[in-house]
Amino acid sequence: MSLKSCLSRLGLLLLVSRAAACSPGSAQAPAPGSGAPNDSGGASHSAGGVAGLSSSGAAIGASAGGAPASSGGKASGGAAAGEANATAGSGSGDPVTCAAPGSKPLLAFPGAEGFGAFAKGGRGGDVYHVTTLAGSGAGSLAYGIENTPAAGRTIVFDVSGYATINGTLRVTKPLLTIAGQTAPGDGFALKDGTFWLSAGEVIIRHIRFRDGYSADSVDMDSKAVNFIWDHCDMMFSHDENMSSFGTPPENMTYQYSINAWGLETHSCGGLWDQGKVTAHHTLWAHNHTRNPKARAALLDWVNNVTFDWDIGFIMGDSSTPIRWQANVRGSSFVSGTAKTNALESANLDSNGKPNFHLFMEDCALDGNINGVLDVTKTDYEMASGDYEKMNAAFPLTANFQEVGPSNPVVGVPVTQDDRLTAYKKVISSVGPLRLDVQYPKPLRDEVDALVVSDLVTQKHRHLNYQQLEANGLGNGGLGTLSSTPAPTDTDKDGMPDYWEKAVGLNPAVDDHNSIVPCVFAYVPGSVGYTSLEDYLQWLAIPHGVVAKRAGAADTSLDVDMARFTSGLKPGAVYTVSSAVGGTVSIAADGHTARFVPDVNFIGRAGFNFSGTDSDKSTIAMDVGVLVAETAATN
Ligand SMILES: [Ca+2]
Ligand SMILES: [Ca+2]
Ligand SMILES: [Ca+2]
Ligand SMILES: [Ca+2]
Repeated sequence: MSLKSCLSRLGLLLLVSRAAACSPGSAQAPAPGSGAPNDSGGASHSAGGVAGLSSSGAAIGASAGGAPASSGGKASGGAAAGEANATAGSGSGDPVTCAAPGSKPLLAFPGAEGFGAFAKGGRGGDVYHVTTLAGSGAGSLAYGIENTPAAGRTIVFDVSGYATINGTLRVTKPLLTIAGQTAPGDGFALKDGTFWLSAGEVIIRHIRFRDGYSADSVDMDSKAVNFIWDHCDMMFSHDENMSSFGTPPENMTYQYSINAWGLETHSCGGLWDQGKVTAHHTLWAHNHTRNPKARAALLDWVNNVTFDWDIGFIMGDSSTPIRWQANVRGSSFVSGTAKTNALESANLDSNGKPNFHLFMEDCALDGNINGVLDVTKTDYEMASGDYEKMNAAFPLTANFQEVGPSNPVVGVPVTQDDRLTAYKKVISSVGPLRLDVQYPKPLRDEVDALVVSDLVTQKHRHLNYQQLEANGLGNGGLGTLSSTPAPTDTDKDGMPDYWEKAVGLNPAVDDHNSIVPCVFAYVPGSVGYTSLEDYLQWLAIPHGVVAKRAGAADTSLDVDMARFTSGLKPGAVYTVSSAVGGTVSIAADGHTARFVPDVNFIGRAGFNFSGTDSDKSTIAMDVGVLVAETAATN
């Protein structure tokens, strides 16, 4: 039976035991590469269901990340993604159901959405370890980027801290994944230069781009095609934080990221000369202007928060005849000084026709600086200038015409949250995060914590270079990013020994490109994701390691769900479900989930949780639990 029917039969809400009536009990996951059609461990939720921080609030285990395993990559409707994939059990548990290899286009990672969702990254290529914060030379990020082989590369980090660019670090070779979520400790950042993306099929996650010195923090050009930024931040530029000027990139996604504090006096979010581009669940804060300057064939702007601008979202601002288009949906504009407009500078062209074509829905301006989030204008009321108002959203196809057999959707449409829920997801999850549930420091570093705190308290705080240094964060205003020792990775294949031993890989042999079989995993099994991608995805959702429970020995992992849902109002009610490899319950405090592994189980485990506050905003997330012989990771 499906997990849902199993749960409803048992009538359990706060305690879910897959070892009881719904599964055959514990067993070690089959060795990857075995081709086993079903997980003998009886994993009870869809292999595609783990999407973590990018998941929609619609249903646990049924978020956008489930799309590749069940719907061919289109944004799926709510529960369909997870439940359609869970076949009826035989009475001995719910098997993992996997699509056939090669039958579905692969997302960059579960939770990737928008025009850049299918970026290939370094899948199938080699692995490079960043071992130094130096700006060049063996072991540096720059060296790894510059020497990416033709088959592609995944870059992992053995060190945290600020690396110095000293000029421009240019990405010219395609098929690259930069996996910032691997950085041990506080996280990885670049400073003192421009990171220039001039290659396609690139995935970049959990990296800070904090120029602090020269011109733009990030630039992109027309050689950048099919690429995605996830949980990054771009800050402290002297020109734009993130720009493409003159030569437009194509098929970009910018998601769960922060664009903030372009330094005064120029202080710009970005010039966005773009082809098809998606920005969703991002925060643009404390920029004087260009939030962004939108000049795109189509900008799909969904569930974003713009905060504390002087000049807001610029609609092209040109009288040279051209056609720019944007959907602006489910987004909040919270001013830091009193405002009556948030979108502006749309011009008629020299023939008297509008250059900018705008569709808006479910957007609000809070322009009254009363310190409380409220609504002073909605949708087109906050847009000024000469633009064409559209009656319907532009379709996300190559030519922006109606979707049909010969006119398919490009990328993955964003699963749109209601505006208030999106605002809370932004507060909870934007920027590079520390997702180890046992990490002893806050979820965000000092800089990202400050910008999110400013949004919550609606504090106007524009900075110039001197003020940056005086913001009280130390390290010239950049804050400190400390490293911890990297976990031992004997064969240097990007997956540490503790992980490989627990999931049945070989810690002495490079097997990072082995295909995840049809098992419960953090990426959908069997369809072509690699073992390395599975490990990287586990790192990109709330995760932890717990020791095997042998006999009477009691082990457990506590997860503070409130840590990952700080945007919800106090008093949010949490539920847990879909435990794999153990049981999960909620402590008396109401926000701590306790996972107890099944006796003798080793391998990939996890559960889902969801929090709902008094506004009926719901944030759902998946937690990855690795059950290993010991909890040690070194
Ligand atoms: Ca620039
Ligand atoms: Ca207000
Ligand atoms: Ca390894
Ligand atoms: Ca290995």
